[in-house]
Amino acid sequence: MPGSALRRTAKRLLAALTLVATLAVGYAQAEPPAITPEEFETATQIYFDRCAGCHGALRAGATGPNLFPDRLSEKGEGYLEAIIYGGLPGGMPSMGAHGILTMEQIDVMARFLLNEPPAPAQISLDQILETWQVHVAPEDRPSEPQHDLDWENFVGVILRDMGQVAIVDGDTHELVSLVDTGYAIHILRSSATGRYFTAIGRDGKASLIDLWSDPPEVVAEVKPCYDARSIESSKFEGFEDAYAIVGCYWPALAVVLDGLTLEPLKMIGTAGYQRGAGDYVEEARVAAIVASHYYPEWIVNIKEAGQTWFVDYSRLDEPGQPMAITMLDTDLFLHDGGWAGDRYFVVAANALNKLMVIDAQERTLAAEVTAGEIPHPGRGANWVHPEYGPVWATGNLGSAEMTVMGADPEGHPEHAWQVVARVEVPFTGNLFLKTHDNSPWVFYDSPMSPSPAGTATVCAIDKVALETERCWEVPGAQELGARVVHPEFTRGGSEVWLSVWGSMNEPSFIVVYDAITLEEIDRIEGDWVRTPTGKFNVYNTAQDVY
Ligand code: DHE
Repeated sequence: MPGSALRRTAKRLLAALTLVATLAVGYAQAEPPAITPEEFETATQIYFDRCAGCHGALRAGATGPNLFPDRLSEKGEGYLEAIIYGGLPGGMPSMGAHGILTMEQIDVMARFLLNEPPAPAQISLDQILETWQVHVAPEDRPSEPQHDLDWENFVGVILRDMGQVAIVDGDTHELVSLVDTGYAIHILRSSATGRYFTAIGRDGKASLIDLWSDPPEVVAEVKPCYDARSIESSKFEGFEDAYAIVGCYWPALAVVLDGLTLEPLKMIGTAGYQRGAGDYVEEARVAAIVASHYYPEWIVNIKEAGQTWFVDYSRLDEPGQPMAITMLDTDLFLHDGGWAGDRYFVVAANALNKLMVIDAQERTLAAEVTAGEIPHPGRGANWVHPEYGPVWATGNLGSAEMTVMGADPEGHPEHAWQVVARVEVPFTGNLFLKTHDNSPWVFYDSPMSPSPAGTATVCAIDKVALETERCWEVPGAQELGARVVHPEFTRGGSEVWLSVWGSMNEPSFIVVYDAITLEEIDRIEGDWVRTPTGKFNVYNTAQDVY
């Protein structure tokens, strides 16, 4: 069926479903609807892959509301089907309209949600060890790059639903290597030296990719969790590339790994703590992790605990020595964040529309700042404004605004941690923004916009005027039913790349813009370009350039 006919059919279906939903609201479902064991198993997997991120593995809610059957039964099956199909403006994706789930899967999911949730399994160190594989031992790895390419300008491209990472040459735009990683692969981080990419899949599988091999390849892997979103390596002087840490969504764990082999070294349970007076929190998911520049420690954000932990890795190889964890109360629900300058780490407490500013030197909460609705910084954007000095910005999922705050308490105390601008953009649904010292613009996406035009649009925001300069639809994105997502600069900042995130059934592309003139200069295409999402330039990721 051609794209336009498909969209018409989808619109009719949505209208019909919304009608059913309207009629169905208020009709309390007395008994949970029937679901076969096979359907239950399928739905459990879909839930883990597509829903648990926002609603929690236990369905207790976080970024999204709780999905307990007693609450949902008041709404009924038809209503649930309509919401899953069409999404909601606050950030719930349109799973049906965007072709993520079939109508049959939506039907199963609606029934699944009206039944009691399954109890997810725990994991033991032995189980983790069974998954650990070293493909190339550190002593067998090359002592210098085995190719002549500028590996610090490689860009690791996440091919989400392919469970692959593409290593693309930032100079030539050619594919250098395609490596298999975890399922529903989520992010990459560069090791301190940049030689390795660490990758984490939603299935909890961590992969270590050696960029000096010819071609770059996975040299070690391990699966410390069933569900994960974050990974980081050790970056403090003397510990470069020595350790890595995986932040699990389920079970409630952070797992410390050897940085060169991914051997699991330490399981750190995150359940059982809560900010303030505290309570036992069973589902305590690890959200963003960054490596501190001040101490040999990671800054680990525990979503449902509303706490930020400083996890010391300096004594891991000294048996009998303490492993210090300092717990700082921040707020709910911690999600993503990045450095503002090199001293302050800013993380979104997105349920409260707030940004938590963490002083990595003092290990304190320096400030709380009210952003727009559901701030979603990715890692945010840093630049120096002529009036406000160093500033840091976030996008927002729920409101059409880029929030800019002063970020220099020493040099510009009057603006520090104050919102200095709320830049209007045409669409809600932002996920990521990015800038570079050599570009006058902040590039801003809106892939979760309820408007199809919004999902295909990118904006360039003037860093001095603090105004949106220009927004445009990426030609061809809407025809593919794709969303434009995650700007990333090449090393040196002359180009910015955006993923055109289509379905896994057909290739899409990565669009490349001149980071000054905003002209499209290339499209990275090929059969391998399927479901591209995040992109990570080696130099920029290792050096925290954003
Ligand atoms: Fe992400 C970062 C969690 C959905 C692509 N995402 C993060 C981080 C967290 C997170 C905790 C910060 C990691 C860090 O810095 O250590 N993401 C979640 C979810 O819970 C959520 C909302 C739902 C889910 O079920 O996973 C979710 N994320 C998505 C997507 O739908 C995206 C667009 C594509 C995909 O993978 O499905 C997506 N998330 C990303 C990317 C980053 C990220 C590309 C890193 C951005 C960066 O520049 O650092």
